[in-house]
Amino acid sequence: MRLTALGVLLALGAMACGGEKKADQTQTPAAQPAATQPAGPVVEVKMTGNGSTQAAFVPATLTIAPGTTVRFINVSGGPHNVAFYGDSIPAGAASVLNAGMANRMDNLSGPFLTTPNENYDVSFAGAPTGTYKAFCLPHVALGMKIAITVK
Ligand SMILES: [Cu+2]
Repeated sequence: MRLTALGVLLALGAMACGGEKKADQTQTPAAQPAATQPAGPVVEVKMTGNGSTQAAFVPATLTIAPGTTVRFINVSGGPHNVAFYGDSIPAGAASVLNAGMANRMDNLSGPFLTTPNENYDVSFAGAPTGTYKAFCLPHVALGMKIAITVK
């Protein structure tokens, strides 16, 4: 008796799960990290590309004020990410930059953005002045690179 009841519950559960999955795909925008509004200025960089357009950061070079947050937006052609070259950032910048990058995959390397309009903030709060060079891991071979100057 008990086993039978359990079997029914499991069957119902399986059906319910099947239904929920479909609902998730249609209505849930990818899990967004809790949005905390940066304290300083925010500058947006688009991540673009698809079959006919070359993968790129737009703009590919920019100058920001100290304390700026750079918001990378996955516009098209993802997945994209932003990964800084450890040898092409100012001396002493790595630890500050790592602290300003949530959910890193690796040293100086942000997570893959897979959903359109998903974005990722890199905080340059406390980062030394100078030029920070970075690339997109999936598209580095296609020349998807960026240079950010803190000045
Ligand atoms: Cu990319």
